[in-house]
Amino acid sequence: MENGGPKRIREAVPENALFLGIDLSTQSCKAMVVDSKFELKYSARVGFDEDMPRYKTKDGVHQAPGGHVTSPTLMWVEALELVLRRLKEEAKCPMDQIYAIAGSGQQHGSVYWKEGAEAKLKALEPGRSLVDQLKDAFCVSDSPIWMDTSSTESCKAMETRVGGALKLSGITGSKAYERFTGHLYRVFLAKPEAATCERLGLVSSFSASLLRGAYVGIDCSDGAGMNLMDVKTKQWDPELAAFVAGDKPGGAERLTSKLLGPVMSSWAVSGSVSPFFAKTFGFPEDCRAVHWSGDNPCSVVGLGLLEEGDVAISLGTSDTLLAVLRGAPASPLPFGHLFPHPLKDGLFFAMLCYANGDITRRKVRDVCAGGDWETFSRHLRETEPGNNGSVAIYAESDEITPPYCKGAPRRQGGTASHDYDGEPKRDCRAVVEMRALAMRSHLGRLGVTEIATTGRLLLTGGGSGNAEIRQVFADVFQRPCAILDVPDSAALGAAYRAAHAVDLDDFEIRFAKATSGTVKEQPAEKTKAIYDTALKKYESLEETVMEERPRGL
Ligand code: XUL
Repeated sequence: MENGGPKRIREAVPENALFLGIDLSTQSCKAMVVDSKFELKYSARVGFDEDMPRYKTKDGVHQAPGGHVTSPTLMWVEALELVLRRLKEEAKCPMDQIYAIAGSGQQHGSVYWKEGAEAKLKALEPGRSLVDQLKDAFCVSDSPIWMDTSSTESCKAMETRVGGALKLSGITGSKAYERFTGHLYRVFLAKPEAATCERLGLVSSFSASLLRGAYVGIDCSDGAGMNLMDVKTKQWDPELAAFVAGDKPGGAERLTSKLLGPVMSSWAVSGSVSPFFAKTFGFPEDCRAVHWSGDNPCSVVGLGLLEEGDVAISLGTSDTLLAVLRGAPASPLPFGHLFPHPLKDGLFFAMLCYANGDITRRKVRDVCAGGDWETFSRHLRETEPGNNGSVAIYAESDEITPPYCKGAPRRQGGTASHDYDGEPKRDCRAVVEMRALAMRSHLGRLGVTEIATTGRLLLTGGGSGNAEIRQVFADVFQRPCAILDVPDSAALGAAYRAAHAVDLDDFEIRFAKATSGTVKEQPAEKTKAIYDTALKKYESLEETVMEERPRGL
């Protein structure tokens, strides 16, 4: 069955066309404009705490007891208006050249439009502020967002309902997570004010609706972050919809047809921007409004991940891996998330998050390299790939992928003692190899079994600045390792999506050029066999740690 929304349209895009990507994230709203060569031309930013203090947010959110974390919906409305004003007036962007707009919203955040809201969207008057015109448009003034952890009960009940966590992962692409929007909606739908709800949205579809001046549906890529959509068919799952609607008679039907509407193709144009936006900001009247998507899907595009096997690894506070897959994996994911690719129908991407990133590497650096990154790097240079047969797991924090508890270093092979045992050089290498081997192993379990040398391997984040760390990743993955400096990959990815949706000529060539990054390290061929062996050792060690220190999730 077709997803909702028109197909991509074919037209001649003028060479002077500009493409706008907007990222409405947790702490800020950013606008980035690229030209048809995908060079960044204009940008603007609004920080929620500093630019809109009247909403009294800290880091863009309000925290309340019981794990409730929300952001004021009207703050987002105001931010969108302000960022466009700054783009026009301060960055002096020629708004009449903006040919298409797409956006990125923090994933999972929820919006609750009240009866009559769409009529207000359709009748927005230039000359009056958006906030003034939409102040009564929402049933809930504070939108629960991705940091909310209040819906544990719903998560457990949903997994039980479908026959277990793995079953749910097989349907939706993820096990139950508190932040996933189906759970946030379920809590709302049990309240009396739900009776006055006209439409439910994500941050992405809500922002797209503002720009379009009418309701725009949720796109399939962001929609996979809700525990509500069948990730393979890209349709709402009726059983999960009934559950989210509280099993009320007719609830599933009301939820899917009226409150959510059909799932949209991420890569499609929804129509033109509303007359309000065209008149207020000077966009062309037919400026194309492309479906918005989530920040992680948009980052996949911003990082240039367009082909099966492409991998981007961010080494930061936590480590994250994004990898493009052809089709959904044969068996459900025991960890991580699966999303439809936001630009190419038929492709998917997996997202894996690792809690033991920088903090754990820093701990090893402090214990084994005197707190000095240069010494840490020297230790890597002075040890052999494969660490003479020793692999180890370090966990300063409880791990997510896979879920095991924190604990002392655990080693296998070499002199297999545990904890830090007086071989500092070995520990420095091992903490880096641990992450690269874990990622390669987990990718294998998701179906990226062949280490395809043609797929990209991109490193981003703080750790990617270290040449010795990059060399380990190049060797473990047997791919050249590139870096790409894109601090705002979600906003940029949205701008690229806008150009793609209107079929900019030679999109793929322009895109490949803009996102190629700089290849830094080549894999040493002689390390292939070494890391094939190390991988097996790592997998056996991970199994042991899972048995010894399971987190029981
Ligand atoms: C992803 C997640 C966050 C949000 C906010 O599942 O919760 O990355 O998208 O950035």
